[in-house]
Amino acid sequence: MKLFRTAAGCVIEEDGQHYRLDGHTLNWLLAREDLPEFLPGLLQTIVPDQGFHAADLLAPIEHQEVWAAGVTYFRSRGARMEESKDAGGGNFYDRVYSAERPELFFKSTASRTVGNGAKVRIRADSHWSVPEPELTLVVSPKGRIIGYTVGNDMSSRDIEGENPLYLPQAKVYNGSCALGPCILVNDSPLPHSTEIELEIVRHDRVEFSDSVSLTQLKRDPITLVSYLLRDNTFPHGCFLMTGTGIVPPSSFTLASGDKIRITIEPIGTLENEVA
Ligand code: DO4
Ligand code: MG
Repeated sequence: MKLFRTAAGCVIEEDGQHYRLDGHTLNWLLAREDLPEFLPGLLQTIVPDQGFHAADLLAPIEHQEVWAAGVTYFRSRGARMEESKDAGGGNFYDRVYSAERPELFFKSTASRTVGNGAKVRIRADSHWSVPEPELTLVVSPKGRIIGYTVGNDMSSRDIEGENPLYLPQAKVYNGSCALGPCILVNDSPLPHSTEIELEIVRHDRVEFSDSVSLTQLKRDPITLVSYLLRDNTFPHGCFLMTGTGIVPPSSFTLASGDKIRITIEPIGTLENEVA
């Protein structure tokens, strides 16, 4: 089942019907270890509501932090090595790709995160920006994967490439993260055949498109979560982006007005325009 956050509260979509969860905040829901088992029982007690409008969607995040894994696909390893070779950073990316400990970094808070239909941003001091379409895990306080959403880890590749120590500036800024359109509440792993699709539309024509399947993801989501929770507590749960396997060619940079569409079925499509 799909969990949406709207201005009027949380809404569940099940079999084409929508159910308003009056009185249950997203913080309260995502702190439940048993969310995948709890929601079906709750729906038995609620009547469907006809007042759901996709235009009312908000990012499915409240007090949760967003973290991200990096260099989890071979394609990402190669792109980072190339962009940072002048800075001598290439070796780091190669080493982290094959190391036992994954790269995990702090990505965003709710205030910097936008939902479906809202605008993502590129930094004013960057001249090379890309979207990173990433399967995003929804993690309970005790580290159970209770759902999935679609994520966009907007990145300034020139800043990241100049020096790996600039990573936080390349990754964390206003409008640098998009999540949505919903949380697919489900504790079963998504099939390896699951596709992540990216389409960037400029002036009504497709400027770039590509896809990658989860077979290319080098790290197991459960292992990524176990590293994130080492000596770290998340009382409201958290989000963990699993890295990008799609990198546009080096000649490509996002521009204002571009529309970024990221689709991961069975979650849905996250669409954002660049401000
Ligand atoms: O190491 C830099 C960032 C990597 C990243 O965001 C990714 O691989 O998706
Ligand atoms: Mg990324």
